[in-house]
Amino acid sequence: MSEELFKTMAQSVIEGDADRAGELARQALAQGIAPLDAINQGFVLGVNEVGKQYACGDMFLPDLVMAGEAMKAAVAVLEPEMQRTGTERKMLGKVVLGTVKGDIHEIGKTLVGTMLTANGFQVFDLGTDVPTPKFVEKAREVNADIVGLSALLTTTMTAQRDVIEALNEAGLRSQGRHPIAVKVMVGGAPVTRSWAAEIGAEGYSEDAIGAVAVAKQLMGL
Ligand code: B1M
Repeated sequence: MSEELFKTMAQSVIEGDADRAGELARQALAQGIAPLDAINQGFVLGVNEVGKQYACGDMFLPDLVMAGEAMKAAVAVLEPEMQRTGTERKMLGKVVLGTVKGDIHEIGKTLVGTMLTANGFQVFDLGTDVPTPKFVEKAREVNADIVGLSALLTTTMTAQRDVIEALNEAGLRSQGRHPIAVKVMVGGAPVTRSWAAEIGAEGYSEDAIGAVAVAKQLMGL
């Protein structure tokens, strides 16, 4: 019975149907299904599938955006219930995420945030056009494990380096001098692995699904 519901959940995300995803999340709760199971055995499978089909050219940008919205609608129903019942998802790590200063592209960054959240990371999404000091402040405030920097323009990629330098200057990236050592993951269409290496970022991913694997790797998981 739950198996069927899990499949329908995944399908609602694949179809990008946010209303249906929210309704199925409510139905799962009404049937006593654990919110965590609904996320991990249902909705996440859908968003992973869409990511795969997008990567091989079988799905397109609107499909990704709608899948992200559907996933968010489901999580919005399930997360308060998890808090109410005290069902804590195993938290894998804290990620401060944003699109760098001067850049207002948000779709890819938001997908990365959704995928990280769905897979157990606590994400602090600072939005777009985020001033460099804001990343440092937030990383310090929440004791971030990872700072994730998205940039879609060749002219704004350099702001990723600025953030890394600011984190270095704030002493947040050296374990010896500070209780936390923040790692940095970068991404966005013009960003490459060699750019990541050049600016000293520990992590790089070219897509949202890969970002989850990279974040886990940075956490030593
Ligand atoms: Co703009 N834009 N845009 N744009 N835009 C690009 C990026 C561009 C390549 C289009 C082109 O010319 N072919 C070009 C950049 C050229 C360059 O610098 N090399 C460009 C330009 C020039 C501009 C403006 C300057 C246009 C103008 O005003 N003259 C302007 C800049 C505004 C600004 O930021 N200051 C601008 C504006 C816009 C819109 C506002 C209209 C809109 C954004 C709407 C929004 O986000 N709400 C927009 C869009 C939609 C695009 C394109 C068409 C699509 C971007 C997108 O959402 N892709 C884009 C062309 C393209 O990329 N094909 C383009 C889908 C998204 C799922 O992918 O964001 O790459 P992406 O994210 C992926 C990966 O990159 C990765 O995972 C994501 C999911 O798989 N990823 C990460 C992203 N962040 C990551 C972080 C990680 C890890 C992985 O770790 C932290």
